[in-house]
Amino acid sequence: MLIEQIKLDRLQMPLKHPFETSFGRLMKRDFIVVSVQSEGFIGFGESTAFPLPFYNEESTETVLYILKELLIPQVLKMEKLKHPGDLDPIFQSVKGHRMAKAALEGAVWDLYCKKSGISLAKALGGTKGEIDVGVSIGIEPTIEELLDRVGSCIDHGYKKIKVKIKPGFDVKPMEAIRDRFGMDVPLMADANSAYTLQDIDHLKQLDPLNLMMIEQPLAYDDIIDHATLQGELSTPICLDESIHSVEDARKAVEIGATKIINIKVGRVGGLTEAKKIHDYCQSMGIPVWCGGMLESGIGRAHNIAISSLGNFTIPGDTSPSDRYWKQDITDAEVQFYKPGVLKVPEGPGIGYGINEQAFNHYVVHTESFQKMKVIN
Ligand code: OSB
Ligand code: MG
Repeated sequence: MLIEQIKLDRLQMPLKHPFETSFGRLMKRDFIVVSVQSEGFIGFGESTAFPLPFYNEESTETVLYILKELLIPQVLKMEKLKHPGDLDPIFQSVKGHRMAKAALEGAVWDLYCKKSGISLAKALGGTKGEIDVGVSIGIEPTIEELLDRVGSCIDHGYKKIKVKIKPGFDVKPMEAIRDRFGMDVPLMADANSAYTLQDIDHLKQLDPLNLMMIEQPLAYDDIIDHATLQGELSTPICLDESIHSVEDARKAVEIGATKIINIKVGRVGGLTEAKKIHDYCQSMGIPVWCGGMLESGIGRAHNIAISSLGNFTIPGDTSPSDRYWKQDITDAEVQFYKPGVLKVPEGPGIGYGINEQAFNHYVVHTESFQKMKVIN
């Protein structure tokens, strides 16, 4: 396939409900959609970076910069691109900036699948026709409000309840959830790197609560201290921020820093790397699940496709669109087909089209890049 045009749209979508984590409060999503065009087909990818580098080092602006200055010019120069894996040499030349790479790679995967007439899930080696999903609940102003949210999510049938914690809002709210809803609710906590090894005794108070796991308790760039912490905790540790590649996954698993891995396609640089991490974890008996970054329908569709692989045995964070958006930008919104269950689309590519009207409503900036035509 010869990529003729690449378009970058910056969108701003207000969240229905502010989302608070240990690193800050988000009121809207400000992100980039990459569209790649070839012979009448268009593939779509979404950047998961936030406007400011509070989750990891990337931001909406760094994604734009890396795409415009480095990745897009090189892709438009390529003579042939048979498979998304052919992007690898270009990606290897740029260190880091995995969310920028993932947004472009995702669009190329969608295009490749649409041209081949196969679903993205099939192309990645997915085997499941439906996936179980959970929900991620942000930090609420009071424990009572948190309990209301947890109750409503249990009623909606979510298969896993994840709650954000931070110092000062951790043991008490988790205990309150257990007291109110019992020990059988599949419950976990996500700290987004808010603690240090000095907090070992404090975090040990979570052990009696029988949580499925605690996600990223320590620094966003740490692996080693997590192994020390896991030696002291009975609650399994799940790494999110610390894992950028299959090599990181290998190191973390080998030293006992993680028993479960949260795979986010953006954080690891795309679907190809996400699949490698999945395959490695499968071979090591480490279960994985698909994390979320408050994506629009485009990113959600990519998440559903990767979640169809066999070792995604724990429900992921891909909730239906209407939990986040008044109106999503895909033509069909992501919806439960049974409580807590999404169907994996069988149509070509990501299996969701674009709702142009909604899309255009949220766009704040657009830029297009064309293949240079050589005229003699
Ligand atoms: O750590 O998983 C995280 C949202 C923003 C930043 C980081 C995280 C999250 C979530 C939300 O947990 C998951 C979702 O998209 O619903
Ligand atoms: Mg997380």
